[in-house]
Amino acid sequence: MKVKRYIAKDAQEAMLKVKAELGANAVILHSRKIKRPGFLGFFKKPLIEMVAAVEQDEKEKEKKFNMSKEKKHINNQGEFNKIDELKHQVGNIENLLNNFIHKIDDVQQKDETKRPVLFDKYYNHLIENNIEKSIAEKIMNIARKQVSFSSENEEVIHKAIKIIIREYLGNPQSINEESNSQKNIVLVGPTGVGKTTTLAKLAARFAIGKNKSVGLITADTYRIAAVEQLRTYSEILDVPIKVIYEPEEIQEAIEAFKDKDIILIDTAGRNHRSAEQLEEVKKLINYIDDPDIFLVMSATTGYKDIISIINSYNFIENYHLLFTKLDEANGVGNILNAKILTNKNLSYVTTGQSVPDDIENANSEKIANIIVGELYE
Ligand SMILES: Nc1nc2c(ncn2[C@@H]2O[C@H](COP(=O)(O)OP(=O)(O)OP(=O)(O)O)[C@@H](O)[C@H]2O)c(=O)[nH]1
Ligand SMILES: [Mg+2]
Repeated sequence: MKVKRYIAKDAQEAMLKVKAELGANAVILHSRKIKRPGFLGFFKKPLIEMVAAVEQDEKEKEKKFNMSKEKKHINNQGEFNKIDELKHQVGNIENLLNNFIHKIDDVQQKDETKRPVLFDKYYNHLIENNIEKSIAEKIMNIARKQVSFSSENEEVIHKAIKIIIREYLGNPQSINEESNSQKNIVLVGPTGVGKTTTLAKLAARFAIGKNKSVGLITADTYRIAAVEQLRTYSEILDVPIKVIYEPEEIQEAIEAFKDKDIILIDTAGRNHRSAEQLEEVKKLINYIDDPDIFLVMSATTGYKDIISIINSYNFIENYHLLFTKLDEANGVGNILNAKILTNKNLSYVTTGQSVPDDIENANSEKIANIIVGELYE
């Protein structure tokens, strides 16, 4: 199957481009509006992105097959670099995924009963790593479409699965440290996942590591200990703190920190099953101009609860995913599950209780490596 992405000024022009290049049999896999690049682009009419596919004809397939045979032949003579062959085999996957990662439901296993041994080995491994069943199946089916599942091909299979996972995880986005405008960072999430600890880690990272001016605000006045917890960090890091008791007070607190580069706002852990408690989070966020919101979840949380948390916070249009307690989790598959469920960017991961050290920028390659791990050496 040949897959291509087209950008056009409207749907009609996009269709014309598709038909002209891929022919009348082309199928539209996906189409959406995209913003024009640059600042001025914001004010212009959006462009249309269209991803289309067409089955390659038999002749072309044959040609490709012969080509890969030829390469194998050269390889036998020791002239063809093995890495190039790997790249050749898995290269298509990246293009394919970049374009229509969410449109692959139709790529289904044709005959479940004839699964190769390696298919089951990797599928089971993904499940053991907490990747949700249907997602594991999708990953394996894409891999199976791209590479041959014969035992001598395991190195390529292993690499292909890793690339597919990496592409699903996307490009994580940490806080833009170079930005000139003030950042209002808000950490929200269920109780006890590590919001306050993570906030302290971020504060240290910016105040000490990056020499930024930082202000802390806590809206968690439900427990006396919560304020004291953040106050202690504020003293150690020599960063000022403000405590707010009502959501509307946040505006005044932000105003008082108008000279700061970064304001880090801690919220009380909220029971995601309580609509009333979530309403308070909503109210607080609504008072903040242009907030950078981070939904903090623990990697040790089960998949069902992850779904439930994500659903509860779907009133927030834009947020980043931040996963804590990777050091305690049995598998990090839930990071992938959450990424696919929300399609929000990953940001940071935390790996222990130690402030400020146990935090790092999420790295898709690294997470994919942890998931697929040492199955093949
Ligand atoms: N193992 C491990 N423990 C962590 C990590 N991050 C935080 N913790 C611990 O988790 C516990 C709860 O951390 P807090 O930062 O108080 O969590 P919180 O989300 O602010 O909790 P509430 O404000 O009560 O909702 C503490 O014992 C932290 O030391 C991590 O990455 N790994
Ligand atoms: Mg807290």
